[in-house]
Amino acid sequence: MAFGLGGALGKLRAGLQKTREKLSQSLKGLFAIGRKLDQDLIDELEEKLIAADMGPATATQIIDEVKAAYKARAFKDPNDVYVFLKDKIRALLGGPDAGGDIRFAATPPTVVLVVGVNGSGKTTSIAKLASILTKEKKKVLLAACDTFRAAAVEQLEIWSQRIGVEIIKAQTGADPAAVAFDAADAAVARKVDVLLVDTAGRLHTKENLMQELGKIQRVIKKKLPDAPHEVLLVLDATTGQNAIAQAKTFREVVDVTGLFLAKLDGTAKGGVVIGIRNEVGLPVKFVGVGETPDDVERFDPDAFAEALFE
Ligand SMILES: Nc1nc2c(ncn2[C@@H]2O[C@H](COP(=O)(O)OP(=O)(O)OP(=O)(O)O)[C@@H](O)[C@H]2O)c(=O)[nH]1
Ligand SMILES: [Mg+2]
Repeated sequence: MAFGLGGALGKLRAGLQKTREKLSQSLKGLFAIGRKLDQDLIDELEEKLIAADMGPATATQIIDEVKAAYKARAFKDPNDVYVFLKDKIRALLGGPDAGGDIRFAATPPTVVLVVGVNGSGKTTSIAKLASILTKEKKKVLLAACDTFRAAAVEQLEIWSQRIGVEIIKAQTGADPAAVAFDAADAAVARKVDVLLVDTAGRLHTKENLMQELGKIQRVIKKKLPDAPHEVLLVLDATTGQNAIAQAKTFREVVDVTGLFLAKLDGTAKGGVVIGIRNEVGLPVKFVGVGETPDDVERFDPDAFAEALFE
């Protein structure tokens, strides 16, 4: 692998390539050799950050700190500003609940509810999680609670066969909450380690569909009071700023505990991770970097900041 970076970091680097190119293109003039540290540079940086995908609120917050440090004469040269920026972003992405693991139940089964808007990558991301967990020798069960879209059950079933895990399903049109209840039941009976619950895509603006998610969560709780232990919101990285709005609305109906950022490989908008973390406070746990079950990375704030600014 290039630069001797193999495995995990290699995939994250590759997934972030477009984002990195855009960022470095944008910051190139600022931190070029020979560039002076002056108010112009700070003003220009402000413009670039506002135009970046982290969102205006987060950009303003960061630039305010840069300005304060500049006024306090904390920088000797443009490189100091660069380092400050990188450290700031690293710190923003960190925090106690940051990092790429799911919250496991004290006693199995652990239930992971997966939610998100249409086509964000939920079902594929479930295949990725199933693949990771199976490799860790955990017994995984899938629940096909997308009974809404035709062929959704089959799609999950194909993944279950390929990965070699069992699935609980019903016919299209069945009550998704009933499937969730059956699956929770089966997870206990079959002594499963992790139950991954797939749900139908829903626009965060559609009130009744959003309420249905709340119902699924309540029904799972009836069977397992501590569950779901993790509610992962799958966001499509290519949607950029709208992802922040989605995260805010989904949180109103279910207790979202973390994010799965899918399709990072296809976008230059990876900077949105910073805004989501800062504005919504939810940790990114995994990133999707392709369409196969292996195209997944556990999110590591340090590695992300490193790969972004490399
Ligand atoms: N490049 C890339 N494509 C992805 C990634 N994750 C998912 N996809 C693709 O995105 C499309 C939608 O993925 P699904 O997993 O079906 O999305 P979903 O959220 O389950 O969709 P609905 O159930 O219809 O709401 C598929 O073509 C996937 O192959 C990713 O990380 N990278
Ligand atoms: Mg799906």
